[in-house]
Amino acid sequence: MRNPAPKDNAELEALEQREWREALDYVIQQNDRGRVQRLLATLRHHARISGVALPFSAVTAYVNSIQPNQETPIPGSQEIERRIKSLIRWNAMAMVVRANRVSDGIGGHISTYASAATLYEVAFNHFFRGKGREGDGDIVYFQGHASPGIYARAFLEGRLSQERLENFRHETRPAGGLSSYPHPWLMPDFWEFPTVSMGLGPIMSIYQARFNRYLEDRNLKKPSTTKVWAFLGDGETDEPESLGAISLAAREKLDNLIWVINCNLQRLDGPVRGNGQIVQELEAIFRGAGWNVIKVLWGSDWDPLLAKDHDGLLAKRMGEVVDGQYQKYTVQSGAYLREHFFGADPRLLDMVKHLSDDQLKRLRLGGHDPMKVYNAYKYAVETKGQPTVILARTIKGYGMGEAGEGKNVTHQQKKMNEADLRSFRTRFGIPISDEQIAETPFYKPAEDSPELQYIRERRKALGGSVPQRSVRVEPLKVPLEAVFEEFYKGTEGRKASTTMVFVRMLSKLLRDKEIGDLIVPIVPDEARTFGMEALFRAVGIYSHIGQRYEPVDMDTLLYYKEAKDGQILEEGITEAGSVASFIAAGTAYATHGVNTIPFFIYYSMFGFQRVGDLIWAGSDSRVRGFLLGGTSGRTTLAGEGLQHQDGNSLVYSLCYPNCLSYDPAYAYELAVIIQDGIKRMYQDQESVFYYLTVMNEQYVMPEMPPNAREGILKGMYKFKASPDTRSKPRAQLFGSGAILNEVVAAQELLQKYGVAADVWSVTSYTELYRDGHTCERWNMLHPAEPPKVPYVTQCLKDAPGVLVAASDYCKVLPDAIDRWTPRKLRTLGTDGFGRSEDRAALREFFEVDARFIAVATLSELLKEGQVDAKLVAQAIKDFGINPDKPNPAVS
Ligand SMILES: Cc1ncc(C[n+]2csc(CCOP(=O)(O)OP(=O)(O)O)c2C)c(N)n1
Ligand SMILES: [Mg+2]
Repeated sequence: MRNPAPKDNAELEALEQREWREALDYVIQQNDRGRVQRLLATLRHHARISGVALPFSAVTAYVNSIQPNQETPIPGSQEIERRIKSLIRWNAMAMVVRANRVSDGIGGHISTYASAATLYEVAFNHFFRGKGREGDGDIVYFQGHASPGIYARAFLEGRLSQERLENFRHETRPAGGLSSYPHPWLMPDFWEFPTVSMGLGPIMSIYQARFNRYLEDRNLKKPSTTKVWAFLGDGETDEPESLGAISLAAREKLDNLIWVINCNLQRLDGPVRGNGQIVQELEAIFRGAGWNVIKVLWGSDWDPLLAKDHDGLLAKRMGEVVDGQYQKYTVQSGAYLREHFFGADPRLLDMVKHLSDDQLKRLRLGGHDPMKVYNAYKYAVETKGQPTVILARTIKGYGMGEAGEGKNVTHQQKKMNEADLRSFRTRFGIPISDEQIAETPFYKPAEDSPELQYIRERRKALGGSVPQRSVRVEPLKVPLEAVFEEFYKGTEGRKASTTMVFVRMLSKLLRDKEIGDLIVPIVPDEARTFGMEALFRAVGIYSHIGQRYEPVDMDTLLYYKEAKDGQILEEGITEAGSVASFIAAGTAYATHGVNTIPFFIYYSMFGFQRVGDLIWAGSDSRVRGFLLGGTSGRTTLAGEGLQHQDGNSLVYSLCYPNCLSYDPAYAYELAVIIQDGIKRMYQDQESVFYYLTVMNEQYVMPEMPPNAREGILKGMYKFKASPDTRSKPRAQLFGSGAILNEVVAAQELLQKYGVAADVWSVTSYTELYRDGHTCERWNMLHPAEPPKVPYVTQCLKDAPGVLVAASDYCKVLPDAIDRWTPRKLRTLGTDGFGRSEDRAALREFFEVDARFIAVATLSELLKEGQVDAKLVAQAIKDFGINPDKPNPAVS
């Protein structure tokens, strides 16, 4: 039937709209998506070349990405799953409430899990695969603050006792507690990945997914269908680390990666985007980066309304309400929703006139609807060639009612009064009586109840419990003498830097028949800085798609070679991403049962100082491997100035309990440390990792003195005794790294002033410090037994004279051992901001060169009355030192 002639412009437009929609409907009905897409693309192009600029939009409408007619039903029993979820909700809440009753302020979070319960439970019942099936199962980064829910599920699964639940956040109790958040260090059989410092879980998950590919592409592991899941909060996406690496995931086509962002629109203080829409903002960012974005905004209750929304009025209204207002709807009545949301247009009011206020209030959001969540996960798991992010709308504190549902204070709500507990109980149908409610008991149905049978059956079918950390790797056999032997001989008169030595060692390790394949060199766009470019060609740079271009330097020996089986992880300029790779590779012994040995070398100032929290997460993860702080030392890196020159990192690294730090000066020291490190981590399977500083100053490397090995590892050994054993004024000089050479030079200078000094190489103040405290603590607790003597005290037992240490790091580093030296230690170090200068000028500026070491020694001898002031003043004059020069520590 022909339409009657239009009366005015508005009517004409309405008619056009209808005709075009009908025409499009016709094409849609042909069931060929490609045809629809091509048609629209042609129209878009046609409009553009006809001069009509189309506004750019990175977002789709504020509705679900999956349409009801694309959904498949959820297998299993929804009724039982709902009951299980309710029990978990209750126990998770009870865990926090009970812990705070016993000790007020112990903390914990109810509202995060309360909002995410459906997101987790659908995954637990249908998707997360345990390690018992083919492959290794899935890898899951749980949102840290949701941990009570994960524990509560483990309780129902029979993995955690009631006593351990009672001890949530009471980890020191004899029966063992439960850590506040996911900490593999504290619960090594349970948690795999620490996530609670927000932003770290997301970035680690991306590099984990990429590392899974790396292992498969390099044939270190069989191809698997493992998925990496990361659950994060919408507020968490404000952390730069959260979104900082998403383009890598798309570029590498990581379809083994699924993110679930719980968009409850709230963070700790209030709304994430009160005046905006976090879902739309994230959609634009992720789509722009090339991710597959699935929005799960509205529950099935909304489907009939949206089905009637032919003019898109409802979708338009949904898209114009800001998050702060949506939060308001959560805490208000159905009548309020009718008036303020639907009331914006009489046609919308008409749409819901058949629903009571109560029914309006109960319209569920997508993230609380298992059907919607199931379909989103299914679609995500089946997606090829792209990572997927699911943006699921939920309510923070769901089910907490007056106690906090949707309220701004909900994040920190740890208490529930009796009335709140009662309504929570009733809402979720927990069989706990009014008399018992005040006690808030945990509830676990009988072992043979349908709920527990179902939960066990589902996990069995999916390959066992999640999370579960287990170390299934065979220890390596690493004699490796052949690799390290040459370094014990020194450089035979040739100059070299410790970085050059390290690179040579790494090249040899890469060629080693036993462990070569397991070495994972990681570098953030600094390979040339460290002289590693020869490795590009030798072992290749990893690229999942190989090399699709002819490199400009193809005709040279050392061309830039990318390859599918390339071994180097050339991360580009991202220390955060590189550490994330380091953690993935250094925990593969547990995650994948593969002993990969990462060597991550970087500008030392951009390590602990810049990405220290990620390294801390690595410590917690029980990471193994070597961090190499390249171009380290405040005066050894010449020219680079304040931002680059590192006198800090060894001070920071001292605080990482399972990190062994060394500041080696010579090739043999480095060889001894790395060889022993590989043995401890990969043969003895110790959960430690190493931080080694390496420098670019070149000097002749001597041969290893006899019997030095033990001292190198323990932290100090006598490197060069004074030839003069009869002189009266004596001194013991300590040096490390490149400053050791200054100390050796000072030894010679001091001879001219009649002082005989012995030189010690202190490879690790950290190890000496730890050993000192360990002995002292033991002695305190065992007063009646012969006291243990710290290693540094043993070394210096018969060493005469004053003690002077010089370091290229802050003075607090050598100061750390002062307590166990037989006499007070005078320390020289590099406190203060670096300068752009050459080495000699820098060492003068920071007062750590041979002359200052000699003056400091004479000054100490003056205090002892062994030399007189005139001699010290003479030395200052001889050395041309300006006694009134500015203090480098504060200038
Ligand atoms: C790096 C870091 N900064 C701050 C915190 C403290 N903190 C814990 S949870 C939280 C709010 C979380 O909001 P969101 O990410 O939206 O998670 P939700 O609980 O809403 O799911 C904050 C600020 C933290 N854990 N880590
Ligand atoms: Mg949130």
